[in-house]
Amino acid sequence: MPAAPAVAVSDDVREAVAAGRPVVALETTIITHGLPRPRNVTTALDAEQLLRDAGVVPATIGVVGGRPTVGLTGEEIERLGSTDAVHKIGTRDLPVAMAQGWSGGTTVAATALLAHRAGVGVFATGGLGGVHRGAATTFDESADLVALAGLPVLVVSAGVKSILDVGATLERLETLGVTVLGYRTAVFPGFYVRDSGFGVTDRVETPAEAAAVVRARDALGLRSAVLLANPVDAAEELDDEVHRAVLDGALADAETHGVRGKDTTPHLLDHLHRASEGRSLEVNVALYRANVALGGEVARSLAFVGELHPPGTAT
Ligand code: PSU
Ligand code: MN
Repeated sequence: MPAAPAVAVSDDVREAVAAGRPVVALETTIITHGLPRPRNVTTALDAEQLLRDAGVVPATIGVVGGRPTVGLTGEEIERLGSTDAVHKIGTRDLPVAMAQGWSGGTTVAATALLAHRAGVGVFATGGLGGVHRGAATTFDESADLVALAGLPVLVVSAGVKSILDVGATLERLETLGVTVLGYRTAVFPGFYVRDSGFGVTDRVETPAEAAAVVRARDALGLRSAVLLANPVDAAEELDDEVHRAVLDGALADAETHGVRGKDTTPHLLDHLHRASEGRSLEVNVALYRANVALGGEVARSLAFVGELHPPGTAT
């Protein structure tokens, strides 16, 4: 008898992947450590519904009782999002989580790995991790970057969080061979704001154009990710003044409290949400929804390869 597979894949996801139907992977650290309760669970379930309404199968990914799972049930999502007894599970934590029976949310890095293992090539998140400010001395650089260097997925993200050193992150993405595409923009987005202050040299205007880049990558046998950088809607972005004020406050607070390692990003996000009186939270939810929707469109575009009439073309 073959050993039980290390990764559980739901029937929905397995069948869709096998049939070449569109699937989008969703991470769960945003549920367990990124958004406050109960908004975390409603946002996660909304994201799934949004995909289903668009004819796309959602594959929310996390770890339940030591089992990495691709295609969590609604109940599992609610459970992960309703308790403090959950871990933030990065790539290096996965073996420990399995051996010790943890439940928890998977980061972009761990989620991309599990998605790829299950044959899911499109993945949506809020904001990718990156190089933290002060990394020259702390060496704090998200494992998301290295993961994307070696996993041929497409990740939709609102750039990287402005809590990070965006310039250094872009340099690392270049070094690591990650293809970065601005979605209808030549400006790299800064998560809460449309403009991070840095440019992006390559851009696409449609989901079909993004899909074409993915296909070209695969034709070449390149094993790195494509990052589709989708700026938050202009009507939703955080006010510049508010952004600057709360960001400085958050960074200073983390410094004062000596926050380190995997606690850093959740600590900063939580501080921002409080200091902005929930405004940054609304932006986070809005940009996440938009990224999920765009991921769905790219997945549909990729799934329609070889069909006579790809979505968006006249019949
Ligand atoms: N996007 C959000 N909220 C989040 C994250 C992304 O809108 O909380 C999470 C992702 O799971 C990402 C993680 O992988 O933040 C980065 O953590 P770190 O900097 O410790 O690698
Ligand atoms: Mn870190």
